[in-house]
Amino acid sequence: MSTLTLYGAHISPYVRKVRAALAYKGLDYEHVFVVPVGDDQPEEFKANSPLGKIPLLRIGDRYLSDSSVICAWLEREYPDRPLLPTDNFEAARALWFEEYAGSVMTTAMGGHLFAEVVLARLVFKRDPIQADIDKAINQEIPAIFDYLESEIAGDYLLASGFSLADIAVGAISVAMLHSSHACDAARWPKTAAYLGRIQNHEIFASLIAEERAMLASFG
Ligand SMILES: N[C@@H](CCC(=O)N[C@@H](CS)C(=O)NCC(=O)O)C(=O)O
Repeated sequence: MSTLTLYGAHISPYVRKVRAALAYKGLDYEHVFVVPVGDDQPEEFKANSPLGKIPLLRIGDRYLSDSSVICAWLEREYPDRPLLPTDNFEAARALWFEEYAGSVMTTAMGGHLFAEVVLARLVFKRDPIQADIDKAINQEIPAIFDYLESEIAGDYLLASGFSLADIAVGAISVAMLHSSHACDAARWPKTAAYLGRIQNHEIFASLIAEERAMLASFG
């Protein structure tokens, strides 16, 4: 088995997704902390991340970029604890939720909420853009919760059980948690219970604890 090295910052939802998938599959890896903004990245990262984005995974002496690509590789390379259901349509639905989490949800919960509520002062050293926070809280996130409420099938997003869909949606939902924004259980009971269940899943619980300690150390 090749040695795995993950390059990226813990608070990136894309890095968190890969870390959760690695943990689910029980894989050991080295984690190299890389912030993709500025010029401080290790030369190895600059040379092997074509878009300069995190995450980047080194597999022995080869490299893969993009969280979805990395998860697809992990699934094929380590099929023992699968993250995709055997039914082709359900597997495609898991990929759809991965796409939804990485686009619409990341814009709202990552770009408009977490970046402004947490990162603006802590990292960017500027005032938050209130209009972005308001848009996320009043428009974007309610629309996401409406959608999830209509899709959750029992304990997880897919009726077949825990899958990549939950890893991807769970990963970005942590940005909301770090921003102290909760899902209103009176309005979205299934979604509130679902997000609580995923965030308390042992995989996410340990990542969340680690990230909270890291964010506190910034303050
Ligand atoms: N589609 C990519 C997106 C990765 C991405 O946008 N990562 C952000 C951090 S959360 C990044 O590296 N941004 C730096 C940049 O865009 O230059 C994935 O799934 O890995």
